[in-house]
Amino acid sequence: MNPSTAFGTVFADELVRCGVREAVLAPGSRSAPLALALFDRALSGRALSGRASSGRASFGRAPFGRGIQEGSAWVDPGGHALGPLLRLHVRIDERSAGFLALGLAKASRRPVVVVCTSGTAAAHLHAAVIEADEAGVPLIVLTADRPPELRGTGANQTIDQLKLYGGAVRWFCEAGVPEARAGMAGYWRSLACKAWALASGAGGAFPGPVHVNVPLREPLVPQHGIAGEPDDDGEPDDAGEPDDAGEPDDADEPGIAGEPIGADGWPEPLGGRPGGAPWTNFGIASPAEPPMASLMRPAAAALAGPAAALAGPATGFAGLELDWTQRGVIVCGDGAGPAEQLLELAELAGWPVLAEPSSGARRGPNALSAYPYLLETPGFVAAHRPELIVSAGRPGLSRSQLAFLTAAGPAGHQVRHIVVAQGPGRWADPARTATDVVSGIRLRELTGTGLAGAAARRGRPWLESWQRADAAARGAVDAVLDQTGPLTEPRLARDLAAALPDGALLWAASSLPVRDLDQQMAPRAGLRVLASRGASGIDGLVSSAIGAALAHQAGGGGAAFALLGDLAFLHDAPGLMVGPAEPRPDLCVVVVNNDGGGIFSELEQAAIPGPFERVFGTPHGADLGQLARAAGLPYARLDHLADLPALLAGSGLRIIEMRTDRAAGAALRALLRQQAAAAIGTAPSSGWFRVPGSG
Ligand SMILES: Cc1ncc(C[n+]2csc(CCOP(=O)(O)OP(=O)(O)O)c2C)c(N)n1
Ligand SMILES: [Mg+2]
Repeated sequence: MNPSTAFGTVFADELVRCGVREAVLAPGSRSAPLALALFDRALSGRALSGRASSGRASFGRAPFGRGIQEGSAWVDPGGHALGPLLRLHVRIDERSAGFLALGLAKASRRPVVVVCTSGTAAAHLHAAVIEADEAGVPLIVLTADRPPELRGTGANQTIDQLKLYGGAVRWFCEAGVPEARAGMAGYWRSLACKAWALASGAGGAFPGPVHVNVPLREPLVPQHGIAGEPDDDGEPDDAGEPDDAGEPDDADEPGIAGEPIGADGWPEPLGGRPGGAPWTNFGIASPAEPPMASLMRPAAAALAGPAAALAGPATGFAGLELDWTQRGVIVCGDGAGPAEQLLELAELAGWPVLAEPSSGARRGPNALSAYPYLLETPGFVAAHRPELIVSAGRPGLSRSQLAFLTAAGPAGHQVRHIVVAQGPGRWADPARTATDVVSGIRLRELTGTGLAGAAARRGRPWLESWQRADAAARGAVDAVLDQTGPLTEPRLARDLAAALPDGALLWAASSLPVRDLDQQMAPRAGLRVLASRGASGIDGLVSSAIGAALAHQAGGGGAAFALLGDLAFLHDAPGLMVGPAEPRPDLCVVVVNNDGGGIFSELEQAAIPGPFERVFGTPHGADLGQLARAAGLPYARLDHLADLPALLAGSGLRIIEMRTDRAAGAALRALLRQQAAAAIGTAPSSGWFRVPGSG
């Protein structure tokens, strides 16, 4: 075995031991050792049938072609455990590969490996790395590189890959060039464990991307590489023959179960720890678990001692006791985490929940359906000044929401603004009005009756006033949506979110899709909404949705859907090109095609008519049906709302297009705002909470 192959085999084995279950790669020659090792370690579509039909000989004791699936693990024909499953995904375009990994990691909350070759390939992963950094998504990025002696020489496909992603990664490491000498196995295995741990957020860090740059010297394929040949110019030297007998070529090569190897003059055993254990354990109970898990239970028992005693281990920040009798509002931004405790707290305290679609908290009795309209109505906002705001996740979807948080500042109304940290060292405070950053909250209990009893006695005028206004806005908006003839974007968002079955996943694209959902989606349980709100790009969204759908379904989740604008769809057109051997999700991609960027018609730019259409509107006239056909995907047009259930009921990866008009959409949204404001203005108010002098 050559050193590059040994490295790839051991590193892939160790990553799986750590817990990696999904790996994405884009093709290249320099990355061959990693690609071949992941392939051998993976469950490919063909291996699912338990048959070896590869065109390449297996070079280790990998499950491919030899094992059968039993539960979540592979066993050999003798019933011996071979190791846990790994799923491999191959994409042509590294940008799509990166975002596929991002979607997989986001939905599974586990680190996902993404591998590419040297050169510009590595640069194409940068956008996904940035989104992963901002959103706290665990990625292990492995970029193959030329060895040091070839760098800076004008050698083919050689660029400076050191710290390529700058500050966007939790950890960068330049691995040493693999060598056949003692100590390497421990080095490689410990390196893989460190990458896993730092991506997962072990040791009190925020989960995110890590980058290991891997210089590899030829030979790059088992036994047959020829040093000195230019690579990336074709097939590896030896594509190999199928191993029909299903036997390993060399029984002494490293095994999944960790058998020592000693042939080929390799100086030490390459196997891992016994029993499939990782080289280094970090005690990560639940990798990348969102920090809201650390939120305290609200007043389960009478409190004693200082609030600092409530500090949760996950973020390092202290916990906080709050007075539930104050007028509070809970604002949930993207990725607020498992929100049960926050929602329970809201119910006990009688606080409204203003939850973005991808917060995970838009459900339960206190979540509002039309809150963006309330926050856009100055009279309502003036009459509903909270005494405290609790924000969680990463708010920032709408200007009115940001204005609401900004008004909490010292120059405003002296509102206490408590930010629940997203993780260690991470909290979102875009308005810079946070008065406290905490790991969790609980409510100060009144003596005797308990919180629930006290809350029931007190009544809920504050909450009810928000709810009345919300119902009024919802009613007015629904009336307009129901009366408008053709299918519109806001109506599609409302009806889609309501129509999806329990257990479904909905990927919401940046731009108007996620904002339409924010304005129109009725709170509901049973629907998982995900979005890329870290950097809010319109890039990589087809692939991210595919990755999220694959992970959602691998985890037992139900059908998956994506709501995308046309520019977002076109931006990641390569994401549609899923090869025949690749895992495919059940995912219905609904594209709202308004022939350009509809969001710009909502912004100030729309008032500059000359250049507007070309430089902001960006019409393209693309035929999305042809594009779907080019990718070999089923495609249908949605022209009538009545057809929606039938179209959504399909299976597999498929495209639905709904054509709309940007100008008409802008006019409709203006009408909705106007009608909502009028309805909110007439909503009966208790006056209980009125700020003196606010009218
Ligand atoms: C990678 C990236 N490039 C540019 C932008 C700026 N941007 C925000 S929304 C938008 C238009 C999106 O158009 P589309 O996906 O069709 O959605 P629509 O606005 O029509 O709802 C653009 C270009 C961005 N967010 N991300
Ligand atoms: Mg558009």
